[in-house]
Amino acid sequence: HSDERAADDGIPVADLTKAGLTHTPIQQSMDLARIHGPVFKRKFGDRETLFLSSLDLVTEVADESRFSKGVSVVLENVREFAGDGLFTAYNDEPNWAKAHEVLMPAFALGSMRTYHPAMLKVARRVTAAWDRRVADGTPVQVAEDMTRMTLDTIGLAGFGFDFESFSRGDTPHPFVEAMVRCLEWSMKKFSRDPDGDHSAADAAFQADADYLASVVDEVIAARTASGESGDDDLLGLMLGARGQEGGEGPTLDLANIRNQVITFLIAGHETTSGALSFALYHLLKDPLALRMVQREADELWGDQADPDPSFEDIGHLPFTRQVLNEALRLWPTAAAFTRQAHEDTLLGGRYPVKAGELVTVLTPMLHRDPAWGDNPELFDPSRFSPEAEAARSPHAYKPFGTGERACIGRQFALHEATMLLALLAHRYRLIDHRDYQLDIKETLTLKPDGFTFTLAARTPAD
Ligand code: MNH
Repeated sequence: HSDERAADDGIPVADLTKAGLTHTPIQQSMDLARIHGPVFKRKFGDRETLFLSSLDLVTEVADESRFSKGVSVVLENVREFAGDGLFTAYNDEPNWAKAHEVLMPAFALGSMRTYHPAMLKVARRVTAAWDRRVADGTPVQVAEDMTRMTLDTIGLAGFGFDFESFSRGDTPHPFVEAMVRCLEWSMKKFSRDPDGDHSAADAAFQADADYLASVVDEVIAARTASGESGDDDLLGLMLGARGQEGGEGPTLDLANIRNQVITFLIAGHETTSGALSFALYHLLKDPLALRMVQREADELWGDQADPDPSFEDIGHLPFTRQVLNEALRLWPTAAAFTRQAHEDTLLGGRYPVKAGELVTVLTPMLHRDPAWGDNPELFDPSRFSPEAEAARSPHAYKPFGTGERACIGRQFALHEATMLLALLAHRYRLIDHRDYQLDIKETLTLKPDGFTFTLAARTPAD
C-alpha cells in the first residue's frame, strides 16, 4: 500500500519509504502501474524513480537523438563487480566502443554457426538428465535445469570453460553461487537502511567479487598457456585484440577483458534461462501451442529417437521462435531498462524531464499496452506472425532493450533457446503433476519459482 500525491508536474507519486520495497520490486511496480497508469514516480527515501510503460512515451525515450542508455542505481552497484564491461559501461567510456567493435562480429547471426556444436552438446546434457526423470518418475526442477544449461552453454561457447553443471547434484559451481550473491547484494543495496551498519555484507560481497575475478584470471591464464588462440570464441577474439598496438582495430586491456568475461557469464545465462522457463510454463498450460511446436519439430526430425539438429534447422522453427517471443512479451526476464535525457525535455508534451535525468522503462507493462489488443494477459504466439509484427510499432516490444546499447546476445539466446525448446517438445510429454501456479522470483531477473513438471517419453509424430 502506498501514499499517493500528485506532484506539481501532475505525475502520481507512490511513496514506499514507510511500506518498503518488497523482494519483488518489478511485480510491485507492475501493480503500481496498474493503479496509477503508465507514468508514475516511485519514491523510496530521498530517491525518486520515474517509471514509463506506454507505447507513446517509450517511443519517445527510445529516440537516440533525445535519450541514451542510463546506468541506473542498481547497475552502478553491478559495476562494483562487472566494472566497465559492456553491460555496465557508461556511454562515453572509451572501453565500451572498443569492446563493442571487437565483439559485434562474434554476435552476428552467421556466428551462431560457430557456437551451434557447443549449444547442441549442452542441450544433450539436458535430455540425458531428463531421460533419467522419465525413467524414475521424479519431477524436473525447470528453472534450475535451464540455468545449468545456459551457464554451461555460455561457458563452453564463449570461453571454452566447462562448468559441468549437470554433474554437480544440487550444489552449483562455486562461481555461480558467488555470482548470485553479488547480484543479490547489488539489488538489496538499493533498498537498505542508510543509517544501518552494512560492513559485514559489504566485506562478504568484496570477497565474492574477488573470487569471481580470480576464477576468470585462471580461465584467461589457461587459454594463454595452452598456446591455442581460440580465434573464434569470445575470449579468443578479445585476447587477439590485445597487444597489437599499431595494428588494425582497437585493443582491450586485461582488466577490461576480465570485466567482459564476468559480464557475459552473468548477462549470458540468467535471462535466457528465465526465458526458457517461462516458455515451458506456457507450453505446459497451453496444449495447443505445445502441439504446434511438436508438429514443427516432427517435420524436421520425424520419428528419429536422437535427432541431430543442424544449424539450418533452427531457422526452420518459426513457431517455436514465436513461442519464445510471446513468453518474453509477458515475462521479459530483464524487466526494466533505464534511459537518460540528453537535454531538458517534455515527455508527451507535458511531463518535464531534466538533462541527465534517468527514466525507467517497465517492460512487462509496455508489453501489456493497449497496442497489444484487449486481452494482453492471454498467451498467444500468433501475435508474432510476420503479418502481425509488420502491423505493430517496433517500440511496442523491447525485451532486449533499445538502440545502440540493446542486447548484443539476442541471436545467441534465441538460437540456443529455440533449439532446446524444439528438442524437448519433440522428445517428451509434459505433465502438470501439481497444477503449478505461476510464482515469480526476482533476482535481478525474473524466473518462475518452484516450477516443476513430470515427464513421459513421447513417440514423435503421435
Ligand atoms: Mn542481454 C544488454 C536482455 C541474453 C549479453 N540484454 C541487454 C539489455 C537487455 C537484455 C534488456 C539492455 C539493458 C539496458 O539497456 O540497460 N539479454 C536480454 C534477454 C536475454 C539476453 C531478455 C535472453 C533471453 N544477453 C543475452 C546473452 C548474452 C547477453 C545470451 C551474451 C551471450 N546483453 C548482453 C550484453 C549487453 C546486454 C553484453 C550489454 C550490451 C551493451 O550495452 O553494449
